[in-house]
Amino acid sequence: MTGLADEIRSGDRRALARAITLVESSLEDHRREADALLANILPLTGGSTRVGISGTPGVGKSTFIEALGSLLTRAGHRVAVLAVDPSSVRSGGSILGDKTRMEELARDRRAFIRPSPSKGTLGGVARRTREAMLVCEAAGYDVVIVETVGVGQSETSVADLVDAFVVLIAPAGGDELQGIKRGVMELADLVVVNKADGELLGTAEVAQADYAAALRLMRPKYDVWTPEVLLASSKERMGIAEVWDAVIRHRRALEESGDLLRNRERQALAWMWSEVDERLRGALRNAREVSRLLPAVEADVRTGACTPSAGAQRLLRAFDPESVTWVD
Ligand SMILES: Nc1nc2c(ncn2[C@@H]2O[C@H](COP(=O)(O)OP(=O)(O)O)[C@@H](O)[C@H]2O)c(=O)[nH]1
Ligand SMILES: [Mg+2]
Repeated sequence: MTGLADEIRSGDRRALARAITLVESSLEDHRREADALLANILPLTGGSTRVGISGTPGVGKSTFIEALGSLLTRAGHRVAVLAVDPSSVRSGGSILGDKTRMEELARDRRAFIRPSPSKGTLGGVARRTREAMLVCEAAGYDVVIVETVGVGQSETSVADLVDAFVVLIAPAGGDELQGIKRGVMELADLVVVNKADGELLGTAEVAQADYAAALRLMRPKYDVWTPEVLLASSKERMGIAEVWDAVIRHRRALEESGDLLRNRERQALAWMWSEVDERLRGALRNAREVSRLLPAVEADVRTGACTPSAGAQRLLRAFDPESVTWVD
């Protein structure tokens, strides 16, 4: 794996793409190689500004990332764009399949765009994205942007990947305001009212005030940072630099207070446990005794012949961890 690690380090884009394919693979051999690669590059990771961009489909995430990414590469940054899209797991599609929205960035030598892995559970997809992020950092990308759709628990997973979590919203107030899940707002370090242009500008300003008021009622994530609500137009490329400025101020505040480090430590532990959960669950399901028992237990739980908790007990009792070869 040293060869591939060297190629990644030297900025070889194809090596980077190959490495990400490797970390995304669930084949046992690949998993082993991926773990070796990650161990090898670990000292080179952690140096990027990690930004999550979330929002409902159509709110303008891809267009925004195109505008922000282009601004950053022009300023000399190297920008990696990754995606976590749980819907692609079902549809086989991908939110970054719409690379057309990122035409400029897709051609940009200082940018690297990678669509969401389309196989696995949300936990699995997010975990692989975390590893892809580490690979990008080793390749010298100093800004990593993770795009996610507001579906299921994907925001929570992405918030656990990044330093700054940005929620994009549409320029509408009232009912629309209620539509944004409270949990998502609680994760936000920055809220950006996008499409603040043309006829929508007035509505966007009202929405900005509404969201600022709503945020004031929530318990802040950090003592040193109050979430800001900003206006932007990706189409007219207005307000984009201000968003980046806020990301940088957020980062400085968290660095100084020690929250950045604490956050990353907490995230690393959360990922370790999610890894344990996933692998343990996979091993349990694949264990011979358990899979033999499974149809009967599931039938009993379905019909109410046994309680879900008693069903879980039966499966766990049948599980022999000694029979598992743990991939390491
Ligand atoms: N007026 C206006 N339209 C925008 C803006 N940003 C995106 N759009 C449009 O909104 C639609 C959805 O954009 P897209 O970036 O694909 O949204 P995503 O699904 O959140 O990634 C497209 O038709 C864009 O042209 C903006 O700043 N202003
Ligand atoms: Mg998109």
